[in-house]
Amino acid sequence: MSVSGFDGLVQGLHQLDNFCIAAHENPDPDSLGSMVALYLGLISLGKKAMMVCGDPIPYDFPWAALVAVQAPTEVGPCQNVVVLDCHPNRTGTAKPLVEQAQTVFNIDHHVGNRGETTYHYIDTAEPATASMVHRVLRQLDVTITKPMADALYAGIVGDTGGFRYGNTTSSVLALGAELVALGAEPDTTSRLIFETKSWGFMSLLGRTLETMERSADGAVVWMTVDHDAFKESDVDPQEGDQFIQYSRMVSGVKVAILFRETSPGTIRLGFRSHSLDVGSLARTLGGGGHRLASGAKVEGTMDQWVPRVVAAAQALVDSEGGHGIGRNHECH
Ligand SMILES: [Mn+2]
Repeated sequence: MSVSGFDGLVQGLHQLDNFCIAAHENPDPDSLGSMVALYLGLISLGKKAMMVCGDPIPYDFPWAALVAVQAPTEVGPCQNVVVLDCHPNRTGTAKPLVEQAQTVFNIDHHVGNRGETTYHYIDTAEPATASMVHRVLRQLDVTITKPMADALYAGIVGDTGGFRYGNTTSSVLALGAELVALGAEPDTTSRLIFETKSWGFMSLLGRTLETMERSADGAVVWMTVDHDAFKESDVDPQEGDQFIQYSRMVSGVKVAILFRETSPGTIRLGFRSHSLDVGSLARTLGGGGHRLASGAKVEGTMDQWVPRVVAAAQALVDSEGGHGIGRNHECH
């Protein structure tokens, strides 16, 4: 049986009991906040629920400390699993729990999730999974408490970049206002998500900024972080993906690139743009992603890959910018 859409999923949550709620691997504020809010909501309805996440939680949210998130390996088989903010394939070590479950619910807003579980509510137009969970909780007649409001607020702040990205719609701003009225704390939330970094992270950021280079026309800006730098600073290479925002800040940039050697000989490429289709650029390198934010993984050295990838980015700038020599003369 497969039931798609909001109404079917709400009905399933209403009828069943004993839920195991799973966030995605390397949890971000949206998956974490969605998980905690749904957990608290189901508990408030007298249902049994627990939360699992395959990776440690990298944020020190006070509301997250109020509830226990378990490692998937610690829990036995779950009858009903709810997967939040990802396709079930991205649940990491919780994946066996999903595969063994009788009923799987999926709430997600990621492009490419076609909704293959028993109950699925997928909407790629939603700014965050947290805004979808909020809708589900309302429909279940859950009274939104302060910890739920905090958790949902963190989710939407995380996925809208603090209400700065293009997905910052009037309805998500209205939801933010509603959650603050219910007790969510904007200052604490933003500080914990965006402004709390380890000493190692800040020193590695300094080193990484020193590597910044740009093309002659200033349209391509890139930085590199090699594996030794991650090790010496004691920074998780995963966390280092945030550095790309600094390449994107440079005035005149059209393609921002970050090269991260996440393990010896493996380089992760991150691409960002304000206007050009860097998703297609990533796909030519075996990767994928969105139009303005994408990535790929390649094997080799920085010396091999940096010139090649920068040239490909420059070609994208030249073709889409209309300055390609002899190439655009037929365009009017
Ligand atoms: Mn999300």
